[in-house]
Amino acid sequence: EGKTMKEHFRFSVVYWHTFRGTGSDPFGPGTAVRPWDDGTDSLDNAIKRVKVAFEFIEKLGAPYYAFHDRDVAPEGANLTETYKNFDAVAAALQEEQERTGIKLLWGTANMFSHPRFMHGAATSCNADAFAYAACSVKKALEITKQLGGENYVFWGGREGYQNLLNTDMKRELDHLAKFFHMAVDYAKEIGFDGQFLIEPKPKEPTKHQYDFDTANCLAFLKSYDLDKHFKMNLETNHATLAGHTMQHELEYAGQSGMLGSIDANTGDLLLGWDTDQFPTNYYLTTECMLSILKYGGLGTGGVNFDAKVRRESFDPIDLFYAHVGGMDAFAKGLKVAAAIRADGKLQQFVKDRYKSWDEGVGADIESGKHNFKTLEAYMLEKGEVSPNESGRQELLEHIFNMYL
Ligand code: GLO
Ligand code: NI
Ligand code: NI
Ligand code: NI
Repeated sequence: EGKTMKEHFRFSVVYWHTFRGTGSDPFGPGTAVRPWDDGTDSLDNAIKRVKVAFEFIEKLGAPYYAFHDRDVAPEGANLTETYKNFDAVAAALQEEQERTGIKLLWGTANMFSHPRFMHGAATSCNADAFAYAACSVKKALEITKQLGGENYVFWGGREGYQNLLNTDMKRELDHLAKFFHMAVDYAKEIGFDGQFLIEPKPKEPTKHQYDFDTANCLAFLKSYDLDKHFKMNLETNHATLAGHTMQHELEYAGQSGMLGSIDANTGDLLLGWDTDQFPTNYYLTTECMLSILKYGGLGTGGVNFDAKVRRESFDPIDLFYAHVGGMDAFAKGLKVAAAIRADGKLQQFVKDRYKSWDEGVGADIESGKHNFKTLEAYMLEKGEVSPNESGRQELLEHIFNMYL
């Protein structure tokens, strides 16, 4: 109560969909000709686009934005020229950040669009692709630091495989870990202290991606001694592609201390790919906020709208409607989640359900006073387990609905 939207939500606008999106999909080209684009990928156009982008974010009142190197600055004829382009655009971005106070939630490098990354970046069978990827992340880290970015994201675009028969999985996983260690070392070297985030996604564009979901990323990070350096950037539609819900991913990350940030969109179950629709479902946003509140918020992360307008939404005004709708859905979700938490019935119900763990044998198991033999003695004496309390799902869903 009494707080402004900006104090509640670190909403973020993505450069790639909102300012570069044209409505193209795998079955057809773009339909939206953006008035701020001259149809070329020139440096001039890139710099002009920065102004439009910040004007949009300012009007929207969002405090953050996020980009890939290639959304903001065009590829040059060689690496040196590519670096120069990026530097020139970064200067323009910095100027607009200073003018408006809009901040960079995170930077990242696009290591999936260019054909050089056809077989992956850090997990490519081509060591030159690994080297080029190293340059991309090195430069993107420098620019992210220059712009005061609060996080740095790794979404493993093509870090996976199309066919296991031609893939040395062990070698590719080792390479991925080596790459992450190099990134951690370089961040330390240049004094970039933003949070590193991994964005899991199970498939698309590859048949199977190595950063499949939170549980799998956690196992990978732990086995390569990287878990202290990363948290998760969770995306709704990636969760559903993995056969989970977003709330499952939030809970899994939250309970393991890995909850970093979210890429907010709608995990539409009717379509089989990452459709990146803006979130509008109050049940979804309430569930997200219940988990996020439970784990104390997103820290340096934010609610990043990795979402795009539909192919038939070619009028730029739709970009406003889409973001406003997404923000409202999260604001409503926060209100409902906060009311449910204040009411306390839900938490009390969960607590009561584990009553046997708070008292008697459960408490002794948790505090380490038991082993298999002592538990056997306990059970032989007791003889049988009395059935559990009901899950009361209908009651819980009713509590949920009362506040919606
Ligand atoms: C693709 C991902 C992608 C990432 C982006 C930032 O499905 O959602 O858009 O969010 O590359 O890392
Ligand atoms: Ni994303
Ligand atoms: Ni995605
Ligand atoms: Ni996406």
